[in-house]
Amino acid sequence: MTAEKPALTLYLAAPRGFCAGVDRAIKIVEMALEKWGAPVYVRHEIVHNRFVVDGLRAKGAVFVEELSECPDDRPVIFSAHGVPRAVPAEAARREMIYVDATCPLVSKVHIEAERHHQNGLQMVMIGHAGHPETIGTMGQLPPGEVLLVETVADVAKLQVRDPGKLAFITQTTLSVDDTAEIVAALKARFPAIIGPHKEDICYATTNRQATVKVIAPKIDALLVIGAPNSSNSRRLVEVGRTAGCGHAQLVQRAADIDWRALAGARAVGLTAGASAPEELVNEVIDAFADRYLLTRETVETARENVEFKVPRILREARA
Ligand code: 0CM
Ligand code: SF4
Repeated sequence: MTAEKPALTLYLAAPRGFCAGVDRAIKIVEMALEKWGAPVYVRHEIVHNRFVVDGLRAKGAVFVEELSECPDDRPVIFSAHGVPRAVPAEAARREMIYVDATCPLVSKVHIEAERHHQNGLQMVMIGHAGHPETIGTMGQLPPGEVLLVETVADVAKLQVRDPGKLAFITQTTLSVDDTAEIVAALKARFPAIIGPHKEDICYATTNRQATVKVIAPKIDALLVIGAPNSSNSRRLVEVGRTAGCGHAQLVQRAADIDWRALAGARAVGLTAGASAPEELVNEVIDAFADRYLLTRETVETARENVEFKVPRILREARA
């Protein structure tokens, strides 16, 4: 006789997983492959998820880190995270076909930065050093025009040109709460600084974090499906920990789950970063159903109906 399975409630976050920018970026690669055939080059992972990248690679996409790795005569797509200005400029100089899959909500921040720069303001960007979005956004303006801060402590160290001529922008996938503290520190040190109403964190990041906070008091452990290089996914783990989840783990798929750490848990929360496919969520749910007598509860805190159009070049008739 097999031992009876223990009972467990799985709280499923809604919204979770793909956002409109990720949906659009993946669609852009698929449509480019249809329009121009393989190979189509993609500069950087189109979104930060190995399974998405592997799936597109199987269809003929070639992923590279730099434009210099692409031939002149094949189309190239820029990832959802955005690129410095020098990248499309170089593609144009080489007369390449290129399609920009930068999320429109990242492009919005690029435009903000440019507008402030035109008005003679120096920029402070709140973001993570080395993240492609931060590199892309800082690369919209000449060197030295955008100063990066990652923490409240960095604000105290800032050396600005003129404290009366400053504006701030942010990465779109930051922790809402940590960013609020950094913005408060900026405003305290530079009362004249101007910026967005709150920050530039996107709706998808905001909603996924808010849902984790609602689930946290109900659960013993939180699992976040996402990649180690996915900023928004990693922030969900941090939000879970800060909200009191004893165990919060980032997993790429079911095989990564630390079942021992879940021993004794009666309630587990499950969410997925904006770049994690729903198939992986289903794989994790199935793995729980194999081990537990499972009750599923969806915790919905928002409905998302955002959709972004693909660029015109892909809506035109086939080449
Ligand atoms: O910016 P982040 O690392 O969270 O990227 P991602 O590919 O995981 O998520 C979607 C986006 C953007 C921009
Ligand atoms: Fe756009 Fe936000 Fe999705 Fe990034 S996480 S692609 S900024 S909607």
